[in-house]
Amino acid sequence: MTFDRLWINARLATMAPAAAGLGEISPGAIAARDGRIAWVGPMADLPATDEAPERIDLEGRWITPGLIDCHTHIVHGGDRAREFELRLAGATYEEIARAGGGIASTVAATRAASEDELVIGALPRLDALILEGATTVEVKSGYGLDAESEARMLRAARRLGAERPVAVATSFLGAHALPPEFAGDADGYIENVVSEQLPLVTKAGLADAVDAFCEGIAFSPKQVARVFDAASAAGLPVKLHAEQLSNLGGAKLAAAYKALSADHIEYLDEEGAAAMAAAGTVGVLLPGAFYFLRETQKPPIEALRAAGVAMAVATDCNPGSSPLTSPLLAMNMAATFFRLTVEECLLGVTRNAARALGRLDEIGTLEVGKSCDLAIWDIERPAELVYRIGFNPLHARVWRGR
Ligand code: DI6
Ligand code: FE
Repeated sequence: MTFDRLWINARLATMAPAAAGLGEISPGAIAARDGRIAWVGPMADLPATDEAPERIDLEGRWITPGLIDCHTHIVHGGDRAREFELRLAGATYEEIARAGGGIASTVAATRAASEDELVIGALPRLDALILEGATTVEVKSGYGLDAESEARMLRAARRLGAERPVAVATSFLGAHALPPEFAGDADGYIENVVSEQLPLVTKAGLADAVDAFCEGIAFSPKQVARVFDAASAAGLPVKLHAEQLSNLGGAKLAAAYKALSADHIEYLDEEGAAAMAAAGTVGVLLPGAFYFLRETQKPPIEALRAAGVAMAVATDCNPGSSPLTSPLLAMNMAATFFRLTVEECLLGVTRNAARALGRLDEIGTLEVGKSCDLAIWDIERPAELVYRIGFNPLHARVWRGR
């Protein structure tokens, strides 16, 4: 066999579905060729190699698949630190919004930003994710809310993947909020999303998926269905911000469109969970938003488990409801607030996050043929990745074999 690079004396959490639990192999080795995993298994079975590849002795360190943050809004203009201060002083989200703040202020700042400025603004957030072992990051639009601004956000997101050794998956989120010029005319805005924004971003190949926000303060299931019909016609998979603040049946709607994921889902009911399970729709848990908005309604984890819904965990990094750039802290919050097990948390940032992006064939587990994306950790037990708060034990990160 010919390998480019070989990591030996490691403890592997392969997260492979055939194995039980974390799919532990210890002591194990993993080999890369042409950026892909060419071999993975116990040290004792390591095959003889034709040439001498670069050998890296990990001295017992743990390897997991590179982490996948499957739900972020890291591309945007401005920040909302001032709004945070106002909220601490007693202002409500609604008061801030009525005074022209809130999501509208991020839309204004994003519209005013050039593509370069959007890239430069997002890089520190992306770097924070990378420093914790992220090798794939999803990035949404949704603060432009007109065709040119949405396309600019997605071009900036694509450029992030060229600026850094990381894979970027983009989601077009035109149906995120109602822009001021369409005040009182949500149907008219949805028409703009499907007839102007979506055609522009699909023609330019800027979107890997289409997302929407189904909520009382955002768009109705009927309006979301209109967006999903257009996405399906354009051949793009869909996902949905669903059941975050109330239960509108968004997850069930998403499942009817075979959505990759339904995200937030605090107010999900059993019917919604069953529909997601039947459709193979991943439930993406976003404990950062739950924490930052001081929510009390928790996602129905027992119902999700009982129905057999695959659960992912993501940062939801955005300036308004989850200014979080730590997948490790997201896991800790998922465990502490939602009582996910360590195994569920780790699956949530690897295999199930890959599914939520429709990329399970490529990433998410340590299996032969997949992209050689690895996170190498200075830990004794995988639980340490979930248990610590504000501590980063990443030893090294490998993306596409390097
Ligand atoms: N749900 C959220 O919590 C964020 N977007 C969404 O669909 C809020 C985004 C913001 O306030 O900027
Ligand atoms: Fe979000």
